[in-house]
Amino acid sequence: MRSRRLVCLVSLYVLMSGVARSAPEPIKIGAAISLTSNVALFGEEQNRGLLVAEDYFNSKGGIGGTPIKLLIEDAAGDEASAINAFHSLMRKDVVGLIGPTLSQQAFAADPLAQKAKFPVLAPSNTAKGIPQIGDFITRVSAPIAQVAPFALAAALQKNPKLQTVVVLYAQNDAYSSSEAEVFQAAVKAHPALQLTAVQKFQTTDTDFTTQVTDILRKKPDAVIISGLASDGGNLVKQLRQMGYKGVLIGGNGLNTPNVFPVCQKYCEGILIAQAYSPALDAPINKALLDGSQKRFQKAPGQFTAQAFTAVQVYVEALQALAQKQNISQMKPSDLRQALLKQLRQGTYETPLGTISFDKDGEVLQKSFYVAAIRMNPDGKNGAFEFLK
Ligand code: 1QQ
Repeated sequence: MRSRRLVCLVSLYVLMSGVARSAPEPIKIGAAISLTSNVALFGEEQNRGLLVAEDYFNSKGGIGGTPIKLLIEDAAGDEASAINAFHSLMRKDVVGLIGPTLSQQAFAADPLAQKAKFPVLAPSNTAKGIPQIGDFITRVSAPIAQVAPFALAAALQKNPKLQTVVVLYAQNDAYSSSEAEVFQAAVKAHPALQLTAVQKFQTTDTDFTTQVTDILRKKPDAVIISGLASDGGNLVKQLRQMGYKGVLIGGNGLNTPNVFPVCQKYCEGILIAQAYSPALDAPINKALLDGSQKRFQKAPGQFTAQAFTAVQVYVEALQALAQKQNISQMKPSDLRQALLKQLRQGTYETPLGTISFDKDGEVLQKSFYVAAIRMNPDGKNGAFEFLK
């Protein structure tokens, strides 16, 4: 009886240690993105990219057999929420952070991660100065200075007679202000163009009568909008409703299908530069397209692709590190430091194309695109039509 009980205990032990060996503790990656507030128009797309990546890389064996686990926290739309989300994730001892959604939030939250020596991979911060926050800060989102001018060039190509331009931007948002500077400089640098006016608004504004009235008086050939999807989308709608017929160029803040319900049929024709093309012919892009379709029945947009890419960079850097040392034995702070170093050295075949990083942590990306919004006749849904 006694020996039988012993045999039982021993076999239970063997069984459990076997289970423990076949299911190692997952490696935790933290993501702080906007799941609530107006900024969730972007965060919702990012969330899909994160989840598709988690599924995909785990289906491929994770990090040498150890799965990854994404801890996703809501960074809402403001600085304080982003700070809280970063704090909460760092307490959970993640190997690195992804987020926050807005540059405006990153300037507030990233310094905390920098101080605590947690790597940050920004999936959507495009304002000038993000990687320069500190040496733990890296981004996969190309700087707006590099991306935005493509939209202006495309507008000129489509409308060679373009001359007068008005730039509008959300002055309380870091990305919007940064992008508006880039657009102004591009307009001024072009011999055929003339910057007629620069106007400001707030991301919290809902009534743009003042700005639109002034634009209707000035009659510019083109209007450029640097704002977020909610305010920027409403501005587009009010411009068209009050009779503006010229060319519309949108910034990165309008770069989401979630803007369609905001400006509805009036979104038609907005030109927006892109850091991702769904047409990229690469196996990893196919994985993203298939994964998005299967899990969400949706085609990925730029924010989804960039979030997927952030996870991919962490996964591949961890894999490379695991080739060299036993990462499960490392002290968490040492692992984070080594991970940062490793990820900065790598070259990655991503849905954004081949990317790597410069010494500051700025992404080096080769291809950019421009798309025009095409709305369906019902004005409810639409698509981004990529220009040749
Ligand atoms: C930034 C942006 C926004 C449009 C991301 C959603 O580019 O804040 O940097």
